[in-house]
Amino acid sequence: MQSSSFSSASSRPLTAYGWDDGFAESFAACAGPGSVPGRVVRVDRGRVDAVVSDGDGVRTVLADTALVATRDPMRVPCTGDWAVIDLGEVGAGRDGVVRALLPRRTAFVRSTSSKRSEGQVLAANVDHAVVAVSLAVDLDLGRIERFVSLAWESGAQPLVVLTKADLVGAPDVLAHLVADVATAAPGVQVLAASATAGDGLDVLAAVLAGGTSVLLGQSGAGKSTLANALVGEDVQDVRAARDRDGKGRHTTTTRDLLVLPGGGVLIDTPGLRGVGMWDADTGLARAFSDVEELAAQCRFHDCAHATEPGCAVLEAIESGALPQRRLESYRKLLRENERIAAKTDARLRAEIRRDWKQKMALGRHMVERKRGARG
Ligand SMILES: Nc1nc2c(ncn2[C@@H]2O[C@H](COP(=O)(O)OP(=O)(O)OP(=O)(O)O)[C@@H](O)[C@H]2O)c(=O)[nH]1
Ligand SMILES: [Mg+2]
Ligand SMILES: [Zn+2]
Repeated sequence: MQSSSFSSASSRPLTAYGWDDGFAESFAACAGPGSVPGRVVRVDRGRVDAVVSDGDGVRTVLADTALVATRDPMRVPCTGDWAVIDLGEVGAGRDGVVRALLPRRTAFVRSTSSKRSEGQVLAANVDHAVVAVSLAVDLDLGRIERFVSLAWESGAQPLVVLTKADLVGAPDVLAHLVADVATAAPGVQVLAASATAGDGLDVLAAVLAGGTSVLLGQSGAGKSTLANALVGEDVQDVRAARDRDGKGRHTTTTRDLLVLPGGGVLIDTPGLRGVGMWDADTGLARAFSDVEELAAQCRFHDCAHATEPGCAVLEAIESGALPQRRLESYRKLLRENERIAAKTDARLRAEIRRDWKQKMALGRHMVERKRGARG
């Protein structure tokens, strides 16, 4: 097979990092002479580590991000981004500069805090969003639904991995837990794995072999341990959780992109205390597709599933086909999503107003200057 003109031989080593004709095409459209494509593998304040092609292999360069600096948190470079890097711009403590980011195919976004209502991109150009959930503590299905909704919204395929399966003694108990989680994530593969015992890793590695994956979940969920097991080397720091999961300090503090021996790349992220909904209408509808399908069968198309006759949702709850918990969880997440959207709209409106005022002020200034020049 003849390779496309875009996948030039020089960037072929980047294929292991997810480079393909599509990215090559967008790179060709916006790159200037002297620029090379690079994938962001780690982000620091004001600079990124990126892998670029280097002969037959790759090398990691440190690139300054001042040129693409923006106040918009959604456009800040993040791990997984493909960047246009100018290696001609060598400077103190840097190998080059980032000139632009290629358009993202997918992006996992959460709202950082309910107060500021800002979106934060946790990973870009991700194919699989792996939600890591520890079996060492009680399952919180609502939290899984929250992560899965955001995962669907990202454009990536969600996957739930129940970690530390070795701590669950009986196989039937484990099967039960997997089934429980599966009902909270229709259409999503749910796997049990143990990084310490090596269980479930082959299946997981096979799923992750195609494309880019990101590990998401609470601190102590076992993400880095899983990453190390998949990479086959202790590349990520792991700290013994003295006080079990969820508490204590975060071990991983940066989002790192790692190459898997069986193919694919994996982004390990620091544990998240909370993930707020962010513009997740589509994701929520996917995550609760079972409820949506039932709602479509209600007698009234604007059924609130409260007291209406002929309500398919209430019937399903009555018969036990749909857990009451799940309907409540859906309502809660929908409300939160709307609240954030309203806040964001308010913030955007304020920003537009400010920009407009600035432009008006500038306009006045220009008019006055012209007048001055004439008079
Ligand atoms: N029993 C058991 N313990 C595990 C397993 N995987 C991880 N752990 C333990 O769980 C604790 C936390 O693991 P980490 O991999 O650091 O968790 P993390 O999700 O990366 O945490 P952050 O980096 O803080 O987000 C460590 O003490 C691990 O040894 C497992 O499969 N079985
Ligand atoms: Mg970690
Ligand atoms: Zn109804």
